[in-house]
Amino acid sequence: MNPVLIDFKDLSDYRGGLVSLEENKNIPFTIRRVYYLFGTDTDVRRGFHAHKTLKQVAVCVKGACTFLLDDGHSRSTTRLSSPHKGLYISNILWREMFDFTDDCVLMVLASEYYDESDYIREYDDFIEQVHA
Ligand code: T46
Repeated sequence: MNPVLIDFKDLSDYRGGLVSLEENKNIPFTIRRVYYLFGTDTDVRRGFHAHKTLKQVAVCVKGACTFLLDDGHSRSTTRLSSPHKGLYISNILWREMFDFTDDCVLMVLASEYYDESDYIREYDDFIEQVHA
């Protein structure tokens, strides 16, 4: 599968960097939640789930980490290491995140409020959903 990367306009000037994210503009949905992951050890792998309806954009605002995305047919890995790029993660995509740098701050913009019942946490259930 081909990962979808969104290029954010660079508004930096001589004073420093600046990126602006706007719902339904450069973020392709209404933003209902923002969360960020930080302090994840390099040997930790997280994620291991898909979402039934949730859409997200992940941005490594500092440091780097790698995303594995799986649509049930094929997989891709993407190294996120720039605050100018967002990885679009649609629903019904299995994700795993790993190889976090010590300084990694991974910000995620989400289309819905947190809802545990939206998670598919077993890979076999995910494959069942793909073929439903
Ligand atoms: C995703 C990847 C990229 C909340 O209570 N509210 C929240 O908004 C979130 C994101 C999590 N939680 C709770 C649920 C768990 O008890 O925090 C705990 C850790 O969450 P989880 O194990 O799902 O974290 P990750 O890093 O495996 O996955 C997260 C998101 O949950 C998920 O939606 O796509 O980051």
